[in-house]
Amino acid sequence: MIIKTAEFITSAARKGQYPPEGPFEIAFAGRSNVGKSSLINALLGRKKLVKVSSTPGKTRTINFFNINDTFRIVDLPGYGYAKVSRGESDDWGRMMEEYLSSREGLLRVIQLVDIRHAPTAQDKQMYDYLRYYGLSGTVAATKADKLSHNEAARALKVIRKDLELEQDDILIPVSSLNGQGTDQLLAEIESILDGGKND
Ligand SMILES: Nc1nc2c(ncn2[C@@H]2O[C@H](COP(=O)(O)OP(=O)(O)O)[C@@H](O)[C@H]2O)c(=O)[nH]1
Ligand SMILES: [Mg+2]
Repeated sequence: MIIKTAEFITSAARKGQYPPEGPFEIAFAGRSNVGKSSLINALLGRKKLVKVSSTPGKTRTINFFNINDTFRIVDLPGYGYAKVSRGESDDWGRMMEEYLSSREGLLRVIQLVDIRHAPTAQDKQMYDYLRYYGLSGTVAATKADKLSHNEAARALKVIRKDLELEQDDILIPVSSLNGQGTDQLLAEIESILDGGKND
């Protein structure tokens, strides 16, 4: 897929602030600091479309991007940042639930996990949640540049096992630093969009 245009649409903390339904959406979820913003920028070939945060845990909204005037990429708020208050994590849960449970155009949520660490309890919960809503099936293991080929192969096995991925769930090692896996992930996004809403 060729990214011709990518532009920020809006930030939303609740449903009334979402852009109107219409184009299909592909969202990205993951622990705060997993490399989500960097990966979205790398995929779209835009260095600064999504802010790479120097303050982890800062993105507390759902951010929508218009791609090629044909679909949307959605940056979901990160989880697992230790310093957020109870009230803030309640907000996070409510925000995610509201979006994931009712968004008509949402086709898939790409789950990000850090390739260097076994999935956390929250990563597993997140993926279970996506499975429950029929939004699972694609996982990207970020920061692949940090591991050797052999280390990466071992790590991918652990991720597959811990998240209980099915045979045809796709797990792609990616790096926004050297571009590894980004073409494959874009191709996967294209195929998800081609499949459309078939259930
Ligand atoms: N080595 C390496 N570092 C990365 C990669 N992606 C992100 N980072 C770093 O990880 C930190 C968090 O990145 P960011 O994209 O803001 O993560 P987010 O909180 O998930 O949006 C930043 O310091 C990035 O420079 C990657 O592919 N490789
Ligand atoms: Mg971010």
